[in-house]
Amino acid sequence: MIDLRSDTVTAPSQVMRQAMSQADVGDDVFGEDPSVIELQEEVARLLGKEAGLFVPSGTMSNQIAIKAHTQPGDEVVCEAGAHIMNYEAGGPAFHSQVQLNPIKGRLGVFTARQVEAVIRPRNVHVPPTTLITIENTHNQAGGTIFPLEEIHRIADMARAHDLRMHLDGARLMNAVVATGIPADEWTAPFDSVSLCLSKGLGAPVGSVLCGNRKFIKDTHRYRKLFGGGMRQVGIIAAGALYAIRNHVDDLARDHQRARQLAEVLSKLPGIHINPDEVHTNIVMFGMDEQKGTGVEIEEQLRRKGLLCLPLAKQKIRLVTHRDLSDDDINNAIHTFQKVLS
Ligand code: TLP
Repeated sequence: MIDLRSDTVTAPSQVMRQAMSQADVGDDVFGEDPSVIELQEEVARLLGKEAGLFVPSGTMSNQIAIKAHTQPGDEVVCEAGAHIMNYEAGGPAFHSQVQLNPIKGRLGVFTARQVEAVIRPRNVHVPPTTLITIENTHNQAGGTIFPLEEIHRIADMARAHDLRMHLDGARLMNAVVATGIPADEWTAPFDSVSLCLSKGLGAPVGSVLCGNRKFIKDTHRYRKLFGGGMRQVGIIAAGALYAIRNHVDDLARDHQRARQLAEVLSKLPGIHINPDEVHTNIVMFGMDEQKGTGVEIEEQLRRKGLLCLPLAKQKIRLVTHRDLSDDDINNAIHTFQKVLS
């Protein structure tokens, strides 16, 4: 099977497994696991933040950040297609008792002007806006990159209104590799950043949430409260360390292959995709109703040995990743041409 459902399907390589098997470990709930400490410090340094916290998933990382930045009854601004709003099982309402105020962006990008229009005045009738979240790269919009200048404009606005800023940087390193802009420049305008190691970077498990020392101290308690305190988890952190040290540059190949798939799909009749809107490793395409629904096409592709993710009635997502070979990409192209022509 050629698996284009997600970059989360990547499995640890033999060398990564070796690094994991040799990891020094300790009890991380006591903060005593040397491999976890090393990973947290290294990722915090990379992202230009004072401290980091290793957590089991990107979802927990985002949800702990929301919890630490808000009070029940607050309002959190996000993009309408944001992962925290659509794919985290209602976490903001469940864990933090906040409401979301989604802004419809273009390709996942909203503007400072749009944010200003939704910030609530401070009076007893309305929920206080306290947090702005940005997703970069933006999953549902198709791995798109949020322009840094607009992030700065939004951050200036946030400071002027005393709001916090959180970055869902699950795939931030894809934006780093695609633009050449270093990670700490992308993250400087944010109070907190969540980075996933288990997606295109290829670690089996884990994300690191970063921020200042006081914020990370608070999040440490929330990780325990959410059930995410783990014991000799250095075994896993060692895989994440291997990934961040060795796999970042390889993301460029994923981007080039995504672009290649988009070019091919754009030439097929009744398929809708603009290859220029494929910035990184996610390819989102639409199809005419006569071609069938996303679910029907997914079924046809699966029968030919190709896995994809139908995301809406007439929409399918493909994600390129490090476990694909050149042959896989060529075979995928032939399968698309056969099934979709
Ligand atoms: N996204 C998954 C699915 O949940 C859709 C995927 O296959 O892309 N932020 C962003 C932007 C994400 O794309 C994801 C995972 C997460 C957070 C959550 O990460 P995990 O799966 O580790 O909880």
